[in-house]
Amino acid sequence: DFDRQWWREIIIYEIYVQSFQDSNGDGIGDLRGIIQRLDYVKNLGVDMIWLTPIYVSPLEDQGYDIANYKELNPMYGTMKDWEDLCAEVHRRGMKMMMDMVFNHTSSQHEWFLESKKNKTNPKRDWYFWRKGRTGKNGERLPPNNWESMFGGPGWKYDESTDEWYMHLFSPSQPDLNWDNPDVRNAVYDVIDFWGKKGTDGFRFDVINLVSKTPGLPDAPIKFPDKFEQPATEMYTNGPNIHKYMHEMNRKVLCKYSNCTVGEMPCGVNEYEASEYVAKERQELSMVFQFDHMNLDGANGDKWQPRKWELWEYERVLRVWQQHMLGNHGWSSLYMENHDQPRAVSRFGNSDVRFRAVSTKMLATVLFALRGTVFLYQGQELGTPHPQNWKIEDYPDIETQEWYKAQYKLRKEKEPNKEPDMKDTMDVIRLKSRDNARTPMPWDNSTHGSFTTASKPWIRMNDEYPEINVQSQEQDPDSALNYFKKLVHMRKQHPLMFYGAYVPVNPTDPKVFSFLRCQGPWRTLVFCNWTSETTEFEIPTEIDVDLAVMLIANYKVEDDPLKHKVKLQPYEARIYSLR
Ligand code: TEU
Ligand code: CA
Repeated sequence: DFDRQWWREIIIYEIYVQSFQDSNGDGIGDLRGIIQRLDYVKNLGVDMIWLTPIYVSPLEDQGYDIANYKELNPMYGTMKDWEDLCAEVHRRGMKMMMDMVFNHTSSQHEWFLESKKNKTNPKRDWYFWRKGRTGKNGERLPPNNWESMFGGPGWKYDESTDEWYMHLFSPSQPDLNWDNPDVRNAVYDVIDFWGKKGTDGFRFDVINLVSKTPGLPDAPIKFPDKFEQPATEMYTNGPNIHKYMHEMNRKVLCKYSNCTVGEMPCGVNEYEASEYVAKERQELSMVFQFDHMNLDGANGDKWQPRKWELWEYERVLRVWQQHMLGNHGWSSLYMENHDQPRAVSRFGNSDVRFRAVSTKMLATVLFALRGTVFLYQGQELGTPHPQNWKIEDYPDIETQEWYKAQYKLRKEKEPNKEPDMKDTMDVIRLKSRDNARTPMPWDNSTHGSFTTASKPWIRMNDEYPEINVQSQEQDPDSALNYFKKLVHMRKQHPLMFYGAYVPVNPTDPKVFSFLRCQGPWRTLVFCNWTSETTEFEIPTEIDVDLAVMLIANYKVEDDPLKHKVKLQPYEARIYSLR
């Protein structure tokens, strides 16, 4: 009942280009640098690399603000460098995925500069321009109350035409108006350009936000003490979204790739996701969902840390594992990316005693689920977040904006006091995107051989002298070598790709366990998600007589497997049952 597809059986590795490898000593990673490290990536067992945006950009949001879709930012290299990289990737039997940001452009993009000129410009309607409103005291107010995802109002006033433009992200990222067919055709033309050049897959940034509620009405008021309101329901999975995705697929994607992933923040449930990826709908092949990433934030706010329970995590995974199969589609699997910092610090345990084992435990879960595995550079090393950085060390716009807002709030309450920002910094050290954007540490020499510049563009992770590629390659027990074993294990057992997910003990507060089943084959996965030893009882209906261990993150003494298993802190194992 499953449909074999090459892109369902691969491992995709996200390269955050500016932090991977610098080849020319300017402190910024680049395309030539990636070429130098391709053997490392290939050796990990990776099948496809995903490059974060490398196009011309003022870098207000690290390249997710594109000023020219068909030219590269010279700091990353030339088009020739990209072609060489693409050829080198293909020569090694790997594939290339490009990141496409089409919900918005940079405010420096020629389309926007045109649009901004005057109200009659042919590109005026390529963005959302509206008249403002007047408040009770005659103050100028935006056209509606939508809040920006990076805080503050989602509109910016423009003097010269006395109108406002919409920006769901920063003011330097004006939203494109997909309801205008010229905009959509311009977008498809960009995809065509990169498809022709040999791109094998596409990642679409915040693609479920491109269809806005017609008329752009106010969002319901949740916080009466301020003007701007959370408004995700006004633009998430909007009324024309499937028309646009299907059109994009028919007009351009189908010519080049059936490996596409749509990033879908702000809420997409498993039913909505199916509508994007069900095969017969001809839209996308996978989505990035966020339910498992939202568990550690309260009220949908990533900046409000929340204690989560293991059963909640299991429930989220189970819902997606069980729904996205057969005709309903397919899941992407990930625990980290350039927005979602290190899993070991958020979902494992960054304490020196446990960081390696808990990194391996999380990886065991990731590689034992059904879906296409996405790894993020450095995940394979299990590096925890930096802990002693100051606010100046974080270049990320989202982090800076949130810090400023917190500072302002406190200053307003007590104008004569310098605010104490300690708790704000604690949250930043847990959730800032920069925690995962530190340069790849290749060895223990200066700046981990990431760059020969006196300073990399962002601070190195302080632990790079201990945690780096070279030291982990030499240590057979390292996280890196464990990841390699996992990749190998997964590729040896096709059941790992397509087998059904069956929960074993869904409410257990300590041990996470499930079966993968396909035809007569069964695989049992269990792991202790705590820092204490514990006992796990395998239900009697599961026959363990023929169990063969496939992988474990500790040396396992109790062979053969019995129904009662003693587990070390963060111990994880996978058994084949026949
Ligand atoms: O991310 C979309 C997104 O939802 C994030 O803004 C997310 O809310 C935030 O990072 C959580 O910390 C994409 C890109 O991956 C991100 O890097 C961009 O900043 C954003 O879109 C705007 O293009
Ligand atoms: Ca460089």
